[in-house]
Amino acid sequence: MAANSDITPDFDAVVIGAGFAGLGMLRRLREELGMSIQVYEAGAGVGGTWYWNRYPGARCDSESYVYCFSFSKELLQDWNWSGKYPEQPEILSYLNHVADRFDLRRNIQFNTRVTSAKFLEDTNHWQIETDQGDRVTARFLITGIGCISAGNVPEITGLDSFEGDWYHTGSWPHEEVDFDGKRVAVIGTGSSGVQAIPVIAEQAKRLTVFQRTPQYTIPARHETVDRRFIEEEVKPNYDDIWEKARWSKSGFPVDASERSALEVTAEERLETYEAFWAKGGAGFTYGTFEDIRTDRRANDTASEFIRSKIREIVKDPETVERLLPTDHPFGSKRALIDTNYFETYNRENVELVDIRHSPIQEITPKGIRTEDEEFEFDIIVFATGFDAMTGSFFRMDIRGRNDLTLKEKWSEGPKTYLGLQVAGFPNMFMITGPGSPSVLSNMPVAIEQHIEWVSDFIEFLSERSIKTAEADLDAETVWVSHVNEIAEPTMFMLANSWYLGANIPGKPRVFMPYAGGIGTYREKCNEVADNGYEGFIFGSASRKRPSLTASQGTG
Ligand code: N01
Repeated sequence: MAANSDITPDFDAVVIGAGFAGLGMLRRLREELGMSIQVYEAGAGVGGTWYWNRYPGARCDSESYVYCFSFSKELLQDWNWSGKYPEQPEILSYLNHVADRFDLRRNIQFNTRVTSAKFLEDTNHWQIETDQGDRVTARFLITGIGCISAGNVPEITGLDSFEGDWYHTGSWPHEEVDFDGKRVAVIGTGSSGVQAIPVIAEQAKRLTVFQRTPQYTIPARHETVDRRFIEEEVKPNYDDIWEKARWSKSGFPVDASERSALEVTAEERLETYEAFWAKGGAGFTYGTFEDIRTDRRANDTASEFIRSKIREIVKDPETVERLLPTDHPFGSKRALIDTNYFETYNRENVELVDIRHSPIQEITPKGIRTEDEEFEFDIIVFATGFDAMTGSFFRMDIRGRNDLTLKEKWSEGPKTYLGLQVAGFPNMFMITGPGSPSVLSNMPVAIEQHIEWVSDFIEFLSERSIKTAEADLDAETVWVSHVNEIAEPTMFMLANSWYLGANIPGKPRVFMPYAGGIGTYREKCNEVADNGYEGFIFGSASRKRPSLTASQGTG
């Protein structure tokens, strides 16, 4: 069908979501390209992840001075974080401040969930519908829906019959949940569970943790922010700090270790692990030894070191046995940092139940029944994670050319070009989509890279009056295999993680994020742009073939 390009859409772009990605995209497109934008946000306020994840102990694992936008030098100088790691309420205040300071709210419609988005081939526009009855058209569709936002409450028989209260960490109530004097269950020991468990334990009468997989976690050493460090070393040097973070592997302004764990003496190795354990935080993963991420023997030394710490901290030998992670290597699941996680199991009011050996059979009106035992609870907390990376897309009916749904297109796992675009879905861009390095890096750094790149691409298209841009199928295929090849030799392939979709029954087992590092990814995206946006098809323009290969830099 010939495109009728004379019809003007309602908006230049519709952006879905008002978290870091949506807010940043809105500001950039409106302020720097002068575009008309409509943002739809399901929540009643801005914040995205940080609007919904209000569970006790929720805070970010990135240090606060780099967990923010870098686009405004004034904002960087004005904003003061109070903690070394930013707490959820403070991140939410920050994002509200950004929304107010840059007058973003006037383009955001809250309490509105996008239900469908369809590419109209006769006009080359997207038609977007919402649960509030909106139906609008836009030239570009940009998703800022997060990659870890579709909550996973496992289907356990009897949940409807439970007479107490139950919550999922990812959609926590806005009112305070009172654990005082209550018998509480927490199911799940991922990032959310590990943060919530120590805090709930301090309030509840009794806390029972249902663990399927034991975890490696490193102490965060959370504290109030070091003001001298911020005023003397961070604020005057922000340009250099961001530059370093942008080209790093992980989005942090730190030097990754280049040493091998196998080429130092046992004493040196232990000294290094002890030093990073004492320092705390994500540095243990990147700062100790380079090959713990790729070499199983090197990794064993780190894994065993953490197990030795668990044995040292936890007093009850049976609980120690249950807590020791032995079925997957350190770093194969999302690396965790914690505050008093293992110490919590020394409390009198805390019990650990191993549901791998005694699985949950059902939820009863009074509590939880496992194969071996029956428990009574007032509150059940599901810290059971998310249908990550694809789940939030599948909650909407997204249709590209020939009425193909994204769900059909991704039925064997997500397929994207650069994690930013999908063949057959013209003018649709994803911020932090599958195939991008976002979930393996400091999020705001990845998000800003996506925002800048997409915005530059849109400017390129507009300057040339190009109506549509879509990923070439060949380019997409090459990128998907590149993503797989990069992940193949890493520890990531050795655990049942949400990176692989393994936490959702029936989900295709495909490694979804790009593990080559944010700096390498940035380089690739820049190369694509410098080569006239190689790998994209422009309207009826001739195809440009991709030239990416797996051997081109692995970060
Ligand atoms: O979810 P998870 P999360 N029966 O999937 C268990 C980000 N995040 O919300 O390991 C029983 O990691 C599951 O067991 P197993 C971060 O990227 C960041 O904690 O699958 N148990 C696991 O223990 C993170 O990775 C921050 O065997 C079941 C847990 O539930 C991502 O969000 C804070 C089960 C789920 O762990 C997700 O973290 C919070 C079942 N049917 C989140 N299904 C910070 O920056 C699942 N489990 C600090």
